[in-house]
Amino acid sequence: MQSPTTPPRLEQTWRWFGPNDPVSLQDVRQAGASGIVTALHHLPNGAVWSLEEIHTRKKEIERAGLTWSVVESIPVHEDIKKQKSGFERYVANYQQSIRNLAASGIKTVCYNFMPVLDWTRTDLAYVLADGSKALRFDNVQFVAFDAFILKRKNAEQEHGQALLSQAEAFLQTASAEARQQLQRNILAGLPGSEEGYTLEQFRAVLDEYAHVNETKLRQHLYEFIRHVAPVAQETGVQLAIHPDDPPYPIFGLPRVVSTEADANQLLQAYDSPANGLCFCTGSFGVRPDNDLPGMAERLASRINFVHLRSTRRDAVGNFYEDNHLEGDVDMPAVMKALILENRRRVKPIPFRPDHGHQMLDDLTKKTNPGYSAIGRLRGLAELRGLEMGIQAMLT
Ligand code: DNO
Repeated sequence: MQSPTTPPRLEQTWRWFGPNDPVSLQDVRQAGASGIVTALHHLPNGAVWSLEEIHTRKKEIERAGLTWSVVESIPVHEDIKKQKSGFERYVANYQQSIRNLAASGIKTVCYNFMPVLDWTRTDLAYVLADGSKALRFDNVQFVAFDAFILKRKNAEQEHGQALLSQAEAFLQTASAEARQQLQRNILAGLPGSEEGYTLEQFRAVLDEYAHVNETKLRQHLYEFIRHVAPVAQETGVQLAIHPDDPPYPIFGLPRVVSTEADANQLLQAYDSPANGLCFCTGSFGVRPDNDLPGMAERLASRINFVHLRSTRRDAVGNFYEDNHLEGDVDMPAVMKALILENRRRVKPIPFRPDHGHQMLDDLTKKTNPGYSAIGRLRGLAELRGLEMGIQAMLT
C-alpha cells in the first residue's frame, strides 16, 4: 500500500493474448504486474465488442486477481483507413465498442493506423551473444522479399541499387526454407496483428491502397479520430494510438504516426486528453531523429499508455530489440519524464514491458515472438527497479 505521501507509481501491466496464451494469468501475477492488456482477439475485425463478450473476459481476468486495464487493440478496419464506401458502419461499431468498454469500466484503448500490416520484422530468432533470441529487422532481407519474392510493382525503383544488389546476393545463398521463413515472418502476422496474408492476397490488398497517399491517410486518420474521440471523451475513455513500427513507409504504403510532428498533428486534430498516444519507445526509437526523452517530456500530457522497449540500430538502419535498459533508448530519461507526468495524474499511467528476449526456459517452449514469459519478466523487473530508483532520487 502507498501512503498518502508516497508519490504514485506507474501502473505495471502485461500483455496477455487470452486463454490460448502460453503465459498464464498466474504467471503474470508472479511477474508482479497488476494490470492486464488484452483484446477480444476471437472477434472479427470491425465487429462490435458486446457487453457480454467484454464481461466474460473481464471476469476471467478478475478471477486471477488481476484487472483488465488496457485494451490493445480494437483494430481499425482497413475500410476506415482507405475510406472505402460503407466504412461509416465500422466507425459506428468502433464507437459502440468504446461505449461498451466504458460501461464495463475499461477506460484505456490502444489502436494503430498502419495500413495493411501492423508491426513488421524479418527475423524472429536473432541469436545474441548471450544465447538469447531477439526480433530483428534487416533491410537487405526486407528488400529481397519486397523486390524479388513479392515482386511488388515499383519496388525496384524505390530501393537503391546497392540494396538491390545485396538483396540479390542474399537470395542466391538463402535456402528455400530460409526464403519461406522470411515470407512467413513478414506476412503471416506477428502476435496481435489481426491479419495474415498469402503472397497473392497481399498483392491484392496493396493494390487497394493505390489511391491512398500520405495526405489521404492523414485525412482518414484525423476524420476517424474526430468521430471516435468525442465518444471516448464523453464516456471517460482514453485513446492511445500506437506509432508505426518500423516508423517509416514500407511496401509503398504511407505511414503517418512515425515522428513527433506526426504525433502533434494528430493530437491537434482533436484537442482532448481522450485523443492520446501509446508512447512506444521501441517503435519511435528506430528513427535516430526521434529524440525520445524530449518527446516523452513534450508529449507527456497526452501519453495515455506506454510500451517500454529499446531497439539498437546499426549505421545502415537495421535494428534489433536489445535488453530493455540497453539499446539506443535513454530509458532513465524517458522514465523520469513519465514519473513526473504521472505525479500530475489522478489515474496512474499504465506501462508494459514491451517484447522480451526468448531466454532461459523460454528457449525450449512455444512462445509468441516477442511475448515470452521470462524475457518480459526480466524487462518488467528492470523497469520496475528503474522507476523505484528514480522515484527515490526525486523525493
Ligand atoms: C507489437 C505491438 C503492436 C500493437 C499495435 C497496436 O508488439 O506493439 O502490435 O499492439 O500496433 O494497435
